[in-house]
Amino acid sequence: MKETLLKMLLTAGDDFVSGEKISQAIGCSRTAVWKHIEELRKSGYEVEAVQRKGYRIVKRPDQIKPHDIQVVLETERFGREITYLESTASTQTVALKLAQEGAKEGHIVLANEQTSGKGRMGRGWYSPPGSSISMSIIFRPQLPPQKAPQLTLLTAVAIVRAIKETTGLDSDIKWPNDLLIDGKKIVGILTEMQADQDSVHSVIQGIGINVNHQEEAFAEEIRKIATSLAIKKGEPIQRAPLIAAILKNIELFYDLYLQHGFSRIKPLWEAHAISIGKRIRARMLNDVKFGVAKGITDDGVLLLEDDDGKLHSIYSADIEI
Ligand code: BT5
Repeated sequence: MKETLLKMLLTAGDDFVSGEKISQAIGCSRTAVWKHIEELRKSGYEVEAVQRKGYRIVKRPDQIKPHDIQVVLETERFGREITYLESTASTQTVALKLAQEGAKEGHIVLANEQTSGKGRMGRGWYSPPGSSISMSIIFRPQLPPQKAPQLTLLTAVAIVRAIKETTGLDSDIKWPNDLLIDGKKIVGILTEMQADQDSVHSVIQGIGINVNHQEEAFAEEIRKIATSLAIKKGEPIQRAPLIAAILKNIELFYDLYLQHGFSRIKPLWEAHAISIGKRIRARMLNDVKFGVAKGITDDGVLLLEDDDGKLHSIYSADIEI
């Protein structure tokens, strides 16, 4: 009931929805509608009530509990099952356990805070309470393991689209897993795969987004390389609609990918990639290579041409432009 009411008010935007319309839609009395509105107010929504006009939401709380997402969600599979945690060490660990217990594709884990967020190669990811998006998504693609990195690129494109749709901001992709605005990191993606030699069992994809962080929230060393959507937009950003938009775009691109392969995603990725055609330094675990980033292969591998004209395939690295 609360969900129908919330959906009606949210889709009406700035328009009022009459008490009569609500009572008909929910099938309850006008007094019961009033009680539901009071409940909404208690959970942080600011609802304006005007006689003979009805109700409208003036301000919604920036909460990301399952029902906050589900009232604005437009997908069929992704985000239909949500495990929400107020605080956890890492959503990746929780999602991996759920996947091992048989959770379905599209199941997501969301946390309002991570106390030990994971980056790649044993690094950390800073996700303070209230202002971040920390989300892990379970995929179960029927793919050979070497194709799994394509999912990182697919998700990067989906997030670029979702950020543009919900905030109007343009972001760039830095191969393989960073989204930047004006050269500073706004999103990190961590793709972890469970597979045997021939096939993938599940892929847990972690997405970390700096949404409402203020400059001073970042530690000194991260401040130089990181920013947030709110800093760039100059106003607070609602997380729930952004999460819903990300899931919608992921489902859209994932279905396109499963039907037609990576060839449909690659040009979209290239359109937003900043490193291609530029001189870069690729830092790998035990090696560093300099050269020009020539592009990506159909498997999502980065091709780097060194100063002797030799082409190298880079599977995993940190890129400096
Ligand atoms: C990443 O690693 O960029 C992947 C981050 C994935 C985080 C998500 S949150 C949900 C899910 N659960 C998890 O536990 N993890 C995933 P990498 O490319 O290795 O970047 C890590 C580096 O970025 C760190 O060494 C810092 O220098 C920097 N960093 C840490 N926190 C940051 C932040 N909030 N914003 C920008 N940069 C950050």
